[in-house]
Amino acid sequence: MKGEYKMAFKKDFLWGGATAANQCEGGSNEGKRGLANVDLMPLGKERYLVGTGKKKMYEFNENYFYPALTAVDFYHHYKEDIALFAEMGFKTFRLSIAWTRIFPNGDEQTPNEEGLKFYEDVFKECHKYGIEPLVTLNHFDCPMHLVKTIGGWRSREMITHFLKLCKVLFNRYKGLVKYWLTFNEINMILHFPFVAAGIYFEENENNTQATITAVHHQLVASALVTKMAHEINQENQIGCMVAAGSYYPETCKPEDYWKAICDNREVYMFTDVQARGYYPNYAIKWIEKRNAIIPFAKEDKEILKNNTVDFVSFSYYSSRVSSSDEDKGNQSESNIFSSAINPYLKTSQWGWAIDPLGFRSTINELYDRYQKPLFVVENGLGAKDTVAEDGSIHDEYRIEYLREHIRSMKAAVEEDGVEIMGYTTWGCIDLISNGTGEVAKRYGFIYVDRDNLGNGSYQRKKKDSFY
Ligand code: BGP
Repeated sequence: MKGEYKMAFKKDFLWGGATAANQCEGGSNEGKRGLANVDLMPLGKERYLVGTGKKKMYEFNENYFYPALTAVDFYHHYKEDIALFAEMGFKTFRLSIAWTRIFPNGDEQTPNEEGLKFYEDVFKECHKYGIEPLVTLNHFDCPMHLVKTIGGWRSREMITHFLKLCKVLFNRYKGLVKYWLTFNEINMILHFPFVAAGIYFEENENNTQATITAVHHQLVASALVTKMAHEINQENQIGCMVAAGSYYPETCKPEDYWKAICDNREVYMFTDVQARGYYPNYAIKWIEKRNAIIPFAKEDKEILKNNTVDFVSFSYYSSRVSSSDEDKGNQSESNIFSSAINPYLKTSQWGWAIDPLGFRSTINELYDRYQKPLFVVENGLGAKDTVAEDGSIHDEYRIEYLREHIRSMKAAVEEDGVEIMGYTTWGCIDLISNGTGEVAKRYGFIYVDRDNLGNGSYQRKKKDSFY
């Protein structure tokens, strides 16, 4: 099988795995780290309500368990984990920087040296093995202090705080990091606004206005960060990142097809701005129709136009299905996006449709649309794993999922001529699920011995997929 892949992918193709600080690091009280929105996402049924901005849970509540606080303790295990990644032959490792390790409150003037040193050590450890770090500047985290004082990304002031963070990072890690992503799954803000932008909704407010305000601020921030990265180091390559997965019409009924076009646009309107440099007309109309406006400052259009990204990155877990019948359209869910049921596909234990060919379609749609190099930065299967008596973990379902998706990506490269820079599987080591807060929804090649409530030895074990 190895030979099969060698032919299609260039020598410098960046194979690897992906994580995010709040789902992986733990060590939340160490290194003078401050609290972030995602730290206060509880396990259990409240998680969804908080995430969708419908419930405000600002302070610690003893009745809740917060999984991100310990996560899988990468903070103390990073050397061991990176050595395992190297053993698997990783060429890249995607991780995010916890904003509150660098600026615990977000609005200080001086960065926290302990936080900066931690990531420096991590990057150096990667380079020891020839692993190129791929860094997400913002993966679902916003300092709680900024949530409380200025309302998260609703406030334009966030741009200043974020730029200050990025400037410190670009300068400090020059020579250690050259691949950066601005905002993880930027379109997630429509579905999980508290997680993606630190915003929650006041009673009776126009939710779309609050969301679009936050979206616009992130889009302007993303463009300004792109500019800054290029100015500080010409070697820097910056990507946008979107939660992708093509929508199919449920039937060939014209209304279903039209619904699929509209649903796809709710994904692409973000990357259209980041990769093309302007809001497309359909997006402007979409916003107007919801009685909202884009809060443009005088200079914003120029900023967006002049600072488009170098590459387009995305997550892909499954395709989705659009139906003009609203009830049918909400019958299933994948990565928080609602979908109609696809009778042609099997699903994961969490009901996410498994669709390798849909991966090829999504890759092609993105490439046709932007004609920029793509980077697949998340793909994988969340499943319950069982540890056998002898300690082995037979996860052939994961191997099959990844094999079929990689074959599809290979076809996109070889047969469709798509330019792809790399591929990182999501949760190369087990970590906390964003949607559920569980660790039992495992994605890794490496098993971590802890349960949903944080009990366990945190010992690492190799699953069959590791090999
Ligand atoms: C994406 C996120 C990741 C990750 C992944 C899997 O939305 O970027 O952070 O969590 O989805 O989703 P889940 O953890 O809900 O299974």
